[in-house]
Amino acid sequence: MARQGALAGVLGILGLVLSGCSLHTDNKWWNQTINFGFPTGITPEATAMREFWTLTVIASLIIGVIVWALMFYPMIFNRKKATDTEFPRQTQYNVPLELIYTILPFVIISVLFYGTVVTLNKVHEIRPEDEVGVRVDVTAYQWNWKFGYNKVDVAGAEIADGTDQAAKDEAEKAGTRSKEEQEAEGLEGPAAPGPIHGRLPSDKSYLEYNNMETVGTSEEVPVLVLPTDTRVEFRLNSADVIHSFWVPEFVFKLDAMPAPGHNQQQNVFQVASIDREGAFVGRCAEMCGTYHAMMNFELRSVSPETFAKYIEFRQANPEATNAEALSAVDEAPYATSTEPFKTGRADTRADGNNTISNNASN
Ligand SMILES: [Cu+2]
Repeated sequence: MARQGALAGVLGILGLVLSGCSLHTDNKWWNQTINFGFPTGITPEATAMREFWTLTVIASLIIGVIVWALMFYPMIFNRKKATDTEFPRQTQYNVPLELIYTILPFVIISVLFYGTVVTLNKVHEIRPEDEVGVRVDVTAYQWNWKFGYNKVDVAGAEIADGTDQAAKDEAEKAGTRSKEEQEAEGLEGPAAPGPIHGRLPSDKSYLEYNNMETVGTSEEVPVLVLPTDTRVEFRLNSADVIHSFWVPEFVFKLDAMPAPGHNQQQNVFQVASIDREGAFVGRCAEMCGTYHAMMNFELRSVSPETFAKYIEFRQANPEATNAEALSAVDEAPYATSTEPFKTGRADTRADGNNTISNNASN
């Protein structure tokens, strides 16, 4: 009776502790009960990582139990007795046994490696253009974010090519010195090339510019609106130093680097879908200078229908603010997951730190 009572007690406590870890909203029982501390994600990629984590921990526990049994059994039951006068039977050089414990770890490693590769491939998967519902250009800069809609094909709303060609041409021009400018400085001869691959340090032509952009300011956290149930592609760039785009609920982050092409960086990632509506905080996850900690944004995921209305409103009202567009579709106009920091940083930057060109110096 005592043993059964103890067993029931242990099982009860285990059940409580394990279910206490659960924060899950999807309906698979193993996700609702055993995530072993892995955070809850809102994308299929995050779910895949968590499932692999759960399987890994369970496999480790099974191996752990076997190893503990092999350790503690002889410690307890094979102790030297007073009547023992000789060594017990020695069993080293047992070839079948040695083969088993050589091969078994390889099998375990192979299984874990296979699972890692499969999960990693899913997380890093880039599907072709026509499967992407929304492409967002993310530009990180000291110390805020700019989001541009490069492509939208969701619930009737459409942006086929959101590139702001005029801004791109402008950036292209700013990166080179014309003959006239050189002559104005009193220099002769053909226009001298800039020091960085022939371009000037002021060259920002590698950045993406879009007709529909959301830019954060010191007073306003930028809200990136995205639809649920849609494949989204993120293209990351930095206008100055290295930053990192991190939405904790994606359980994923990727560095935003200046000139990713020249730096051989894969600056694109996709999520197969965002599975839940809501407001999720986003952060810069790469120490990027004085106000790094204030580099927050908000991911606002809404239904595809609401998203389509939001895009159509912004197309029809190009002068309207993002807050006005959010209000127009009955969404909270400002970030709800985080708020602007009171830093007085506007004092340190005369222009208020809300345009990229003014913050691009490094
Ligand atoms: Cu940063």
